Amino acid sequence: MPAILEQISEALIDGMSKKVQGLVNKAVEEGIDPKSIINDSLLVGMSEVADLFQEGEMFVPEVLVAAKAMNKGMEILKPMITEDDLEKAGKVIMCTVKGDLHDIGKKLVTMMLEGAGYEVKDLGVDVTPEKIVEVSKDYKPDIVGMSAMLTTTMVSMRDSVSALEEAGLGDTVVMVGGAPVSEKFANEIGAHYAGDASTAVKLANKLVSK
Ligand code: B12
Repeated sequence: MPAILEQISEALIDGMSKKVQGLVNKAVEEGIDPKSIINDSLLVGMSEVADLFQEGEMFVPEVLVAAKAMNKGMEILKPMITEDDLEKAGKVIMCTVKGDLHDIGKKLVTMMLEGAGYEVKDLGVDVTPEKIVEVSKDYKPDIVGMSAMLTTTMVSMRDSVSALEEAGLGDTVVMVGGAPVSEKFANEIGAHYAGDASTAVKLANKLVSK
């Protein structure tokens, strides 16, 4: 593992956006695969941030600063992991469901899907079932991806699946994820589950090839 990837993780944890940007640019110049920079440094750093937050070693403002540093790194990498896509693998709507403002995981899944050749419409956070239905009618996605990080917002996933059914879009393929979500819950609401961004891509590939 190149040392620079570890340095990026450390700078991210320290919330040093400029340093993250500089190191990410340097890693790219050194020829490190942008996907590896995401998986082996940015993701590793953010997961460490999550652990530190849970252990009470880091607090909300620091987490936000770290998330911002991560986004700054991603801004550099995003065009690079999408530019080699010649043919679109499929169309995906991604969102964080109603009541939920967590978007780091959703952004990662979006980026990884784009990197794998998908055209992704990211509806942002706090997205209502009505909005999902409205955009689905228009955009006709192969997959609707929903993210939730709060136990209390998982119910919005169920509501969104119901809303799609009620709107006559019951055959929409739905993919769900986020820390409190499980395979069991996904099955219960008639959706598919993946536990992380890389698995989400594999799942999407499986779902669109059906
Ligand atoms: C960062 C963070 C925040 C940031 C969010 C910044 C942002 N822009 O996203 C801020 C500070 C704003 C925040 C706010 C809150 N948070 Co918060 N937050 C976190 C934290 C520390 C990390 C989450 C994160 O980004 N993880 C890193 C990413 C990469 O992981 P991920 O989201 O799980 O995503 C991966 C997978 O789950 C999967 N995935 C995700 N989405 C999808 C979607 C699909 C379709 C698929 C297939 C896969 C997939 O792939 C991703 C990449 O591998 C977690 C703690 C934790 N351990 O997770 C708490 C946590 C989620 N937060 C929590 C809480 C309680 C809150 C607040 C209510 C706090 C408060 N009292 O105000 C608010 C809620 C605001 C709201 N309405 O949403 C709790 C939730 C508890 C629960 N079970 O309900 C947690 C677990 C912390 C805790 N232990 O208490 N939070």
